[in-house]
Amino acid sequence: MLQLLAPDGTRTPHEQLDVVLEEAGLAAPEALRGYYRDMVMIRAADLEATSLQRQGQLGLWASALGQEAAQIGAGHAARTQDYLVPTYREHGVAWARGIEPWRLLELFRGVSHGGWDPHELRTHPYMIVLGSQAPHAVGYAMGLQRDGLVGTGDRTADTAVLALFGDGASSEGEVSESFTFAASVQAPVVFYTQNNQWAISVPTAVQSRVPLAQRSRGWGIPSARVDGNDVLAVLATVRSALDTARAGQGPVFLEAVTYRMAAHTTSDDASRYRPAAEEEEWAAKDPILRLRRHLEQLGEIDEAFVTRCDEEAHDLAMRLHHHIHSMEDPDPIGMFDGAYAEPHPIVEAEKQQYLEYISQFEDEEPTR
Ligand SMILES: Cc1ncc(C[n+]2csc(CCOP(=O)(O)OP(=O)(O)O)c2C)c(N)n1
Repeated sequence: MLQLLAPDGTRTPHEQLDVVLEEAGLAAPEALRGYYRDMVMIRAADLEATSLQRQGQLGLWASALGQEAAQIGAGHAARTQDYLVPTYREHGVAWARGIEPWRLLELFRGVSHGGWDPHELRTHPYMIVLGSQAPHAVGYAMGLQRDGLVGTGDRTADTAVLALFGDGASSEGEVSESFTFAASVQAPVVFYTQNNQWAISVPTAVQSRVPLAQRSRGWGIPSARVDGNDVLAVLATVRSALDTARAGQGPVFLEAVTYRMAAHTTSDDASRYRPAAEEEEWAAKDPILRLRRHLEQLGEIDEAFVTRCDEEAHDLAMRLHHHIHSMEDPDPIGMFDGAYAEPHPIVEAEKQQYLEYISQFEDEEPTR
């Protein structure tokens, strides 16, 4: 398993991955402090979202606690033009792509038609259908090939797609079918599974007799296993895989080994199926603590910085807390506007039909 930071923060050199990090200044102290702040911020937003669900302000919340390094690392590994296709638990990835956390809360409150503009943020809306990220990503990647945006050598134009899904989703037929298409056409796609050890109550060991990363090899898709609680290893591994895909050298499959520290969602009670000793074992590998220890070893972090991050994180949580009450219901017509990038006659006809339909209720008082 690829690892650059041991749980105690010690840095292990790695010939290829260090080149990837050094070339782009991704392991410079300022950058490391940035990832630390990112992880602290998104964890605070996540904890606040769980509280808001408990207070009845969200219908549901799927926490990404413990997966911050796997997500912040992957999110920052992508170039601006790359297209990301996330699941429903990708809060750190969303943060790294510049999606405001309140937009995630809107989804879980049920007052959004889908979140954000995928073209503007180069990040697909969250999708709950397990495994669907893989065929969507491959289809998009095949489109990139047809648009001549792969393997040209132009660093600002060449584009890759990052498909994100869980260990449970990796057992879905859609993922296997996507491997087939991606391998056949050498699509510029990186399949990235966060193995957080559990698919609700089913452990990964029951899903697969071999490490997940090995699964793509029968398709001729190269793969690697990376320590998902090590932000630097994730960053370098995902960046290197995306570089391969962008250069036209075909797909890559990555397994990030991490842990879902919270329950599956706020509707779940993990203590019914998960041993407490396992949770404690993984708490010792906490990705935020790991990076902090590394920064301490480098002498590149001080108490003032840690306090400032904690204060900013607290402010973010408070802003989310206040903002949730002012979230308005979306305009029902908005869902038609977000269906296609360009106007479409069938959607336009359906929109007109729906406008006529809802106009009959205009005089009625809304009921809740
Ligand atoms: C096609 C499909 N089947 C079943 C479900 C119900 N479901 C939602 S989440 C989940 C477990 C997913 O586990 P995993 O892929 O490991 O991702 P994680 O939730 O751990 O991030 C299941 C079975 C679904 N959303 N979609």
